[in-house]
Amino acid sequence: MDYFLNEEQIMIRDLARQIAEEKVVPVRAELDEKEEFPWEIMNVLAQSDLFGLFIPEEYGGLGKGCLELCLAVEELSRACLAVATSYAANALGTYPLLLYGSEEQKKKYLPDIATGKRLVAFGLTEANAGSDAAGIQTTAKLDGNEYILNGTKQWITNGGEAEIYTIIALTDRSKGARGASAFVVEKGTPGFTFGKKEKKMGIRASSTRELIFDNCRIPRENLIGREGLGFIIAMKTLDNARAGVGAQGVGLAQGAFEEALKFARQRIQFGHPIISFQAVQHMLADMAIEIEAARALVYAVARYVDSGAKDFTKESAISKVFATDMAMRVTTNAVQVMGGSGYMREYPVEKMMRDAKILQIYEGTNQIQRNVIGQELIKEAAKNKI
Ligand code: COS
Repeated sequence: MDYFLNEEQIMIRDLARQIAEEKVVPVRAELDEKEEFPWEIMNVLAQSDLFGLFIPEEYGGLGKGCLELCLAVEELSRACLAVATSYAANALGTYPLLLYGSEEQKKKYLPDIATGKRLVAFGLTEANAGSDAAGIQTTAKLDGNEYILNGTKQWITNGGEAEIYTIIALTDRSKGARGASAFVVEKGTPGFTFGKKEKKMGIRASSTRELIFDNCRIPRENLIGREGLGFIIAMKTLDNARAGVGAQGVGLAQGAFEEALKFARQRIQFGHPIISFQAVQHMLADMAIEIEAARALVYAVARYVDSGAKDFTKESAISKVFATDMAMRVTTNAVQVMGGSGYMREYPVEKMMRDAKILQIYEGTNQIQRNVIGQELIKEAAKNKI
């Protein structure tokens, strides 16, 4: 379908597709097997300027928006979700600086992020604060001109590999969510170390690690925004990133669908290619319907974000839920169409199905997304006196 992308958007999509096909597809199984961070691919993405897509031109980026980022993420996800996750988590970690950073902070960090010289990670989650993001325990205590950070962040994507970390910590425990603040912390700061590297079901080439802060002193100017704004910064960051998670779902599902389609044309049973059987055709048709619907939604939401809309909490959550639940169904059915072959590591769909599961979990579970959408519906109904 023609989504009326402009020339630049088509160029970005095609560039990401080319990198995905030439550099990612040949190594994805090995990276998954070895659980190895895809540094070589990250370097190719950096050389191709793809890290600067969403960074304003004045800070060395290309000044594009959510839609362009979604196009790149979709193409990478079509080849390997672990690579796409490492790339997209970099944007997630950058949003606090982009949305709320001071001019000095932007000048200091964004140019290196735009060139891909330094990778970023976002640190919100803790052992007892996953869905309940306001339940974080990590503290940041002001001491003269420094904040002292103490606590442990868990399951942080790009943990250990990233150079720059945007961290949410409590500056005032007694205020709960309103006592949270956001900080930028650099790798190598004394008192900041990395804990265990997780072994995961899917996206195994991406890094998921603990961040440990033990009396870690950072300069006062590393506070992002102002004290007490941390929870809002985290929520706005997630609002901005969630269409991108939707794009991950669309790309991953597209990749699995193409594998299933190719297989169904080649696999002969009962004397015919299995695609000639209506049962298989209907499964493929359902995949095509769902992928196209999700893509249309994700692009529409991305365009809405780029339109300068102030509030897109509901729309981002809707795109994330719809596209990622879809990706779980489509990858599962791709395995089903391919039968025993689909279940074997020789084909990429078993990995795609394993990878898909995380999309329903990270950046807010799909149950939490439905809560968010529900809360927004209540607000809208009250406002419109329904
Ligand atoms: N944009 C702006 N402000 C927001 C917001 C948003 N999207 N969501 C919440 N807020 C504000 C609220 O308006 C409220 O402000 P006031 O204190 O001024 O009233 C404040 O933040 C607290 O909001 P709320 O009461 O809704 O917080 P809850 O503790 O009930 O939690 C959810 C809300 C569940 C939505 C939140 O905890 C969440 O998103 N959890 C999932 C976290 C997540 O995605 N984790 C993934 C790991 S990070 S990759």
